[in-house]
Amino acid sequence: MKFSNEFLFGAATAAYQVEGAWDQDGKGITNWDEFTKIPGKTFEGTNGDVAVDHYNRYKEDIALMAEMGLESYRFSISWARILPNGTGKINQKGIDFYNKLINECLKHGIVPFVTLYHWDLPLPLEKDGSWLNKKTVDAYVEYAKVCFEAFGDRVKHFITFNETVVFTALGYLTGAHPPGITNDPKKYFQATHNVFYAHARALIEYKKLNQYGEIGLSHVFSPAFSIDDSEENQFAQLHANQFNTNWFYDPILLGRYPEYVVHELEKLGYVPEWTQEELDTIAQAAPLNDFMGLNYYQPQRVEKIDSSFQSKELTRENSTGSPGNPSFDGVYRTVKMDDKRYTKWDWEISPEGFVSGLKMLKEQYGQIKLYITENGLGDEDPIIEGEICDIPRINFINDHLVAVKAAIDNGVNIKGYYAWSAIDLLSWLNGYKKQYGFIYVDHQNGLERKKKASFHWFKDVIATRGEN
Ligand code: BGP
Repeated sequence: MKFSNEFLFGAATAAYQVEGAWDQDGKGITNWDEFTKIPGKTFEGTNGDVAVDHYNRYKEDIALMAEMGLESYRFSISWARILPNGTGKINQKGIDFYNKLINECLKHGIVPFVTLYHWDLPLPLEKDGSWLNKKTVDAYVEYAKVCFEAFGDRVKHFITFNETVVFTALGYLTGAHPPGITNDPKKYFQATHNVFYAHARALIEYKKLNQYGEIGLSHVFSPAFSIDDSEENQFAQLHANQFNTNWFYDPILLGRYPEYVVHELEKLGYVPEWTQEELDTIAQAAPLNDFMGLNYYQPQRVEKIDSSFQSKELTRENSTGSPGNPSFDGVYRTVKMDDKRYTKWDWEISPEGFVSGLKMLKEQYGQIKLYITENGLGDEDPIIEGEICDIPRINFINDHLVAVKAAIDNGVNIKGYYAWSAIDLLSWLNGYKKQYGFIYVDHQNGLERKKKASFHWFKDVIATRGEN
């Protein structure tokens, strides 16, 4: 495989997972600062108070990324550093921090790719109804404008939201994310609509500023495949893709909700409360999307179920990604298959699913501009004679890069690839045990950074454009 010189090789992180410094320099408290303090909510009580202290060690981290040859760094801004109460008074020290981070990237020739919302919501907004309250939409637009005005002269790639489905589904269906509500599809669909509306308004504001950069949104990309050719399981595939892909992609790319899902929601009584003005805004904003970000970890294997199906009890460990759980409407469930490969956390390893899914996406939406904004392997990396030998990660990323190249050769318009993650960080549900980084962080030894085998390998991939 050989990638063009324009293709961006990057890696990603998110503020809550790396920064730490949870109350430093005037930062406000967020939903996650609070949620992780509730007993039993996180893995062994881990939280992001210190995380890997990227806030104080960003120079060292960016220098390592530069040494790796990283061409772009995707990170998120913590809303509560900029607007500690979510709205109103700006915290200049928060602006200063991100200016320093952005300038440090630019100094090393690294393109900053900035996510505005990677799940950490200022606590006053969380308490006032979170994403169910339309005031949160107004506050988000205010926050987005502050960021465009402060950083848009140097940041030319903005992502409005990271993975709408995750923070809404885990917030209102499984309860694994704040606000920790379980089994409430009505709220789940309302929150998704409010986020699409916020995204649309932010896009319109961004374009008014004429900053000549790109803006888009990053979605989970988890295409559903039927476990066999039977009619009922084929139906399960269609249904799952309508709910998990089309419901999220259509409003962004086509400016309207998929009729099939709206019809199903009407039957169930879960149609969100929306106004014509909101729907018009979503339609108006659709052509303003410059790209779509895809976060791919695994596909879903689905089978049809009937009402007698007993769901697996949802726990923190199995509520994301793991097979066995029914859809919220009890139509299908995800299945672990004997002939597939899985990670220690039961996430399927499937570069083939990536290629097939990208083909499906192109058939439905045409040649939209895409960035793979996350892809990576969560593992417990072995340390052998002091070296971090993360060979499975090298194989995983290599196989997925081959898949990306195959998709490009098939006409899919992919402009960059961001490994998750640049550096080891806090996993939302698995603490520090599940590692993803090219850079190891030694929690027993003052958070010392060490280069993993994958660091050297990725450096070589970038230097040779993947040819070796
Ligand atoms: C994505 C999130 C990331 C990251 C990743 C790995 O959904 O955008 O923030 O957490 O998943 O997830 P996990 O840490 O649960 O394995």
